[in-house]
Amino acid sequence: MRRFSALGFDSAGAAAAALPFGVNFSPRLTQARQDEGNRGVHMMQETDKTSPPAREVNQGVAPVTYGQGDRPPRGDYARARTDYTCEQQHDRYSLADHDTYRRLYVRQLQQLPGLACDEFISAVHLLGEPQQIPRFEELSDKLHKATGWQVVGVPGLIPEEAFFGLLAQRKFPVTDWIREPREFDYVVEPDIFHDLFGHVPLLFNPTFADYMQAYGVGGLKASKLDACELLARLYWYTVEFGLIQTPQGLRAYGAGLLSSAGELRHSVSAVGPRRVAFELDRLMRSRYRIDTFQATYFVIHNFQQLFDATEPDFTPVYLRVRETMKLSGEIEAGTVLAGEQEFLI
Ligand code: HBI
Ligand code: FE
Repeated sequence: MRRFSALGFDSAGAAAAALPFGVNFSPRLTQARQDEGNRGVHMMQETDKTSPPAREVNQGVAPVTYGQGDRPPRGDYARARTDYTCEQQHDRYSLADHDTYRRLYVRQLQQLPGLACDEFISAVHLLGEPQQIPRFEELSDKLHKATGWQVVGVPGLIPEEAFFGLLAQRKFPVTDWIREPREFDYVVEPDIFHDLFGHVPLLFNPTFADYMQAYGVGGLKASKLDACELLARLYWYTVEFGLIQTPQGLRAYGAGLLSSAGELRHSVSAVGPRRVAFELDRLMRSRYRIDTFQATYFVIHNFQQLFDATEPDFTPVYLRVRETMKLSGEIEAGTVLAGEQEFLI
């Protein structure tokens, strides 16, 4: 059994009920203890690194489980190819599934003005009419023409190396199942709504699209350097929960915010969370929350800044950050350092 130590995903659906807020906001939750986000995903079996690349015939892969829970993984990993991708099987969605998607979409869409960044708002309609769960093939055609990205189906969370490998090929893994109606406000693992609505619109933006690929390439390197935990923080605080400064004020670009019923407004306009400038070393020292709204958000000025930060080889960055953490420790979520500027809302 191999342990993947770096993911932000958590486990234990049961813990959700114990949250003070009643419903959840974050697309992926939660563990009884707060701020243990880096504990991660376990593989039930070691990934077979010697196996040949994806074959035509689905033959199944080892499922991925989460955190400490005994809950079986939710998706059907038996359908997945060796690279963890699988067919979408669009005709298997029920009317209730399509209806859930539409209701989630409508609710999120109406929240976007003044909270989501313009790049997201101008691209979200490219997902197509919300009456039906989008077909991955159709969406891929559009996306490929725009930025060379595709969306590929996956049964759920996949191991880091498989995840990074897909991003490096400009393939975004999208979970193929949708939450149950009773999970409308809160779902433990990312589902198709989070993955599509949250992530795909910005993949139409060329600079952001390049950043995502660079992240995948960096992830493959980080796996070899045992640095996935540090790199996962970058994903968490940018791709999932990032804010951007615009002339009109702060806006969200992170998918975890954009697909969340409650955290979108909270991140942009609530008093309480700390909002500090994106700075790579500082970010990598920062722990994060998996079971409640974030206590810290990192603010960028533009997507080029993200790409530029990800471009250099991270080997010296990891060394430096580890050294700093040895001397000064990690930074707890919600902490602002002496002399650090906060963004005002
Ligand atoms: N798998 N399906 C899926 N979606 C993710 O967002 C995802 C994953 N596996 C690993 C993973 N994310 C993390 O490693 C990201 O850091 C960094
Ligand atoms: Fe996500």
